[in-house]
Amino acid sequence: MDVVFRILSDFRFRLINRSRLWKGQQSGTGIVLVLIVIGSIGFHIFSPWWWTPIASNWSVIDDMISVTFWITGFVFAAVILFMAYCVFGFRRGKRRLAAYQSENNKLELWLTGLTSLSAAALLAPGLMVWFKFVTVPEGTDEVEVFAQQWSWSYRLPEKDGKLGTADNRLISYDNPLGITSGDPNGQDDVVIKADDLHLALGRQVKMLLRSVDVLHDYCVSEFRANLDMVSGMSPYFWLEPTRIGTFDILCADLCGTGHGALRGMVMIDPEDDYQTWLFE
Ligand SMILES: [Cu+2]
Repeated sequence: MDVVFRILSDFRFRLINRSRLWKGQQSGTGIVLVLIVIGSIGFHIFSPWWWTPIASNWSVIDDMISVTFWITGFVFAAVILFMAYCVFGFRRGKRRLAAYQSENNKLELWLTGLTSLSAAALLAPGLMVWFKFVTVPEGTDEVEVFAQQWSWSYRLPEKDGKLGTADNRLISYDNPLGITSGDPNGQDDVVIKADDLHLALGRQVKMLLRSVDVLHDYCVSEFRANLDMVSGMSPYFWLEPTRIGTFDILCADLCGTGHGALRGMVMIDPEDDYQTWLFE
């Protein structure tokens, strides 16, 4: 078998040798590869495209993105530079043949180990952050977000701090959000049929997400938080607004022809302004 590969390699070498390759072609390719690495790192450092200033407690999500950049960036640079080294270091020379190696257990063990370690380093911190993201602290306010083709609605508890239940099977012409009418917790709930929502600065809030029709995704970039809204399920996360301002709410799942129009605003108000809005 080895002999066959040697003959094939030799044949390939002769073919390459006879072709009219520009002599500096391989060196040129090596230089281009190195420039790609330098350009990519420079673009990452000096690019004006960066995340918007954060407005919630989830700065740890920014840290996760940075970790992902570091790990994937390191692997990207290592692979491309290794390629450049191979292209340049083993460029066409006087009767240079590639050595055929059927397998190399030691090398495969190293590569499998390093790949597994990198994948774990990428995933494990994210899972820990995810656990915090969905572990709602005691005494957190609740806000229910309803998504439909193509508008947002909200429900907030007023005095008792508790929301009534909702069920998509109850959706009808008179009850478009499927709110359970007999629920004692729901009697004083405020339903807001508008795309805009107000939240109080520094007050932790659990965002309970419901879709009354297809898949949607409630996304506010400044919160570093978004989650799929699946019809019939009640996914949630929590956050604490940390900055007064007005931020865009986007739908981050293609939900039909009006997907681009499924937008809204979330206003972070000082406590007094928030109370005024809630009770007006
Ligand atoms: Cu959408």
